[in-house]
Amino acid sequence: MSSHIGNFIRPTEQDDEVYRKLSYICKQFRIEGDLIIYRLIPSGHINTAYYVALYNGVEVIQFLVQKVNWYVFKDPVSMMNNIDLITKHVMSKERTLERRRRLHFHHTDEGNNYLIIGEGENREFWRLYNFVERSVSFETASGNEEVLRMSGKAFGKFVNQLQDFDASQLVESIPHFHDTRYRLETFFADVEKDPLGRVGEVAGEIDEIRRNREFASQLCCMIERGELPVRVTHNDTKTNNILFDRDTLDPLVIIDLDTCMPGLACYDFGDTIRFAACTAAEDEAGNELDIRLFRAFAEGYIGQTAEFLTDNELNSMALGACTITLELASRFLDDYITGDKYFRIDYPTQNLDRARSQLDLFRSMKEHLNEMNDIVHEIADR
Ligand code: GN1
Ligand code: MG
Repeated sequence: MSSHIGNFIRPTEQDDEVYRKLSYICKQFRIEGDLIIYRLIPSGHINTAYYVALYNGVEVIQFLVQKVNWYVFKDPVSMMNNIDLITKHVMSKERTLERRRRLHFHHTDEGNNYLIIGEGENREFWRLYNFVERSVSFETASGNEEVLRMSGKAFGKFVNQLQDFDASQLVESIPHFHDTRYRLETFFADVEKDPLGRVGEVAGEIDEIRRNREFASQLCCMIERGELPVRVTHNDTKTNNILFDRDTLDPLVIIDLDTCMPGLACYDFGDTIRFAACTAAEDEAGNELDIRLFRAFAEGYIGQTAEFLTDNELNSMALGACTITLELASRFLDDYITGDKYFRIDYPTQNLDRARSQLDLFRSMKEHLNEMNDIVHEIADR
């Protein structure tokens, strides 16, 4: 079945549905050439991403094609508009970054940076952007201090670059996204409903979340009292959302701007700590804080932000790490209790494993709360 195109072999998958769909999508985004390779990228729990390579008669060109999860993002058109505005703003401050190492969303004939295919129940929302050459990203706790330091630098710089961005232009892509108190209310309401009878088997985990409900609501109270400034933040600061230069580890671009909206700096700070300054994967038991990696990230992040963060914000960083970890534990457990509709799972109890891993990590973070605070202040005072 394979036919030669120049030096490349057309994959035999050419007749399968995914191949045909991706070919069609590339054409709609006005990409010239034949699709020669595609690969599902097993990253993220929400959207579905493919790497594609096309041969245009002269060279091989590479892109990422993504299906946005419409169940999670109710208004993806507004979300794409957010992304467009934020990308333009950030890139206007990155004058030295080469064009081919920036992120570009391609447009259709209608001038949209997205494509809707199918109708009714079957409609799908797609987007396509360039594959940044010679870049790498880090999927999980890498154990590498330099990766953490560079990640801190990248996310610190990002919140700095957005300081003068007019947040009123943004539509909240997911309302109450990091409103921990609201997340916990939703969680306990679902525990009450117990739609699948799973609550009995996770009584211990639920109890632990209940005991920490007040603790995890502190940041919400501080916002209400006007003690913490709301900034434009990324809100999903896992290290796999940064593309680094493969050779130098310099951060190039921040991707996955889907949840970029008004928020707290400490949730951004905390979410990288949760994901990468720890000893295990997000769904692995026995997860603990790695204080050495915490320090490396804090050096990168605080180094970029100490000048403009308020004292309350500096005081909230370590609490942010604890809070977002408990928030994620409740979100994963909520999804397990209500039938795994939100986060993609590879096996039936994965959301439960994720919740348990996050609870293990939360406990370890709480034990190190003072130590984390001291490190933040030590760095800020330099
Ligand atoms: C989801 O799909 P991904 O991995 O980029 C989630 C984040 C969670 C994260 C946990 C829109 O992000 O909030 O922190 O999983 N994104 C959304 O790994 O809910
Ligand atoms: Mg993401």
